[in-house]
Amino acid sequence: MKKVSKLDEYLFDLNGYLIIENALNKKELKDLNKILDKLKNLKNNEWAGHVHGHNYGGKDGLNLQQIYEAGEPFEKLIDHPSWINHMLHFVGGKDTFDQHHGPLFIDENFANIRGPGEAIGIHSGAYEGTQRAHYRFENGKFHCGQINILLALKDIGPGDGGTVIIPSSHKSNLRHPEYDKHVMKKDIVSSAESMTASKEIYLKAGDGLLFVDSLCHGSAKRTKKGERRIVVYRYGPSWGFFRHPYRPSKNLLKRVTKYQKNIIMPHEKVLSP
Ligand SMILES: O=C(O)CCC(=O)C(=O)O
Ligand SMILES: [Fe+2]
Repeated sequence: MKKVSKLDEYLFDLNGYLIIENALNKKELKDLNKILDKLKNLKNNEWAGHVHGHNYGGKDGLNLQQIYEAGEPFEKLIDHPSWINHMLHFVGGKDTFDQHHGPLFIDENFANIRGPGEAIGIHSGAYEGTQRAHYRFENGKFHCGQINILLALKDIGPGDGGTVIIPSSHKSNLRHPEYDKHVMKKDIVSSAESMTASKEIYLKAGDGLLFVDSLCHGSAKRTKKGERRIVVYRYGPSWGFFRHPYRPSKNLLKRVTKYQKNIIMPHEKVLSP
């Protein structure tokens, strides 16, 4: 299991994100991509088993929601050794009420496939003050509302439509003055690459971008042919709730380990009269 180093702590606090290189090995990448090869033609609002085709209404590509239902390679990502310690550490709450019902809670998980001309506009930023996405460090500990792992399943370089972040904006008090020009709008491809102080993140297939969701972020527009493939799992405290009206299937809850079950559906037994 990867440990959280002193440098990880320092850089995460400073910038609001970390890059975990080689978070996935070649075999894992191959298995995950093979599953996506089959799912990538799913249409918006169509189901493939318990995986749902979804889109925010703009040119932001296809989301495959509930991707942890797509088979063992995706189940493994729930508590993957390359980032689970980071999630436990940055969401925090050890020995407190925040871990009363389990170690963590995944409120959304999806793969995203994006083609030429597609992107996601800028969103988030500490100035919004949301509880769900907040960054907080107090009494020598991290207490973050939501930490994302965004995994590249193919290399993401210039022209591929990389994730764009505004480093340190998890502590910003003000909305970026160029925000409105880059925010997502219906029928317009909004992207974030030309914003002042932004940074486009390039990743090798298998690398993970870990960031607190209050970091202001979006993506660059894909200009190359082909597709960008990423997977995102979002972790928060055990008392959180699902972002979308999806729930893990009975079969998935039966298949996963007890530890994983606690992360995707806290409360081992529901009390009833
Ligand atoms: O598509 C991207 O690069 C950004 C995804 C995103 O906004 C998120 O994971 O919260
Ligand atoms: Fe986002």
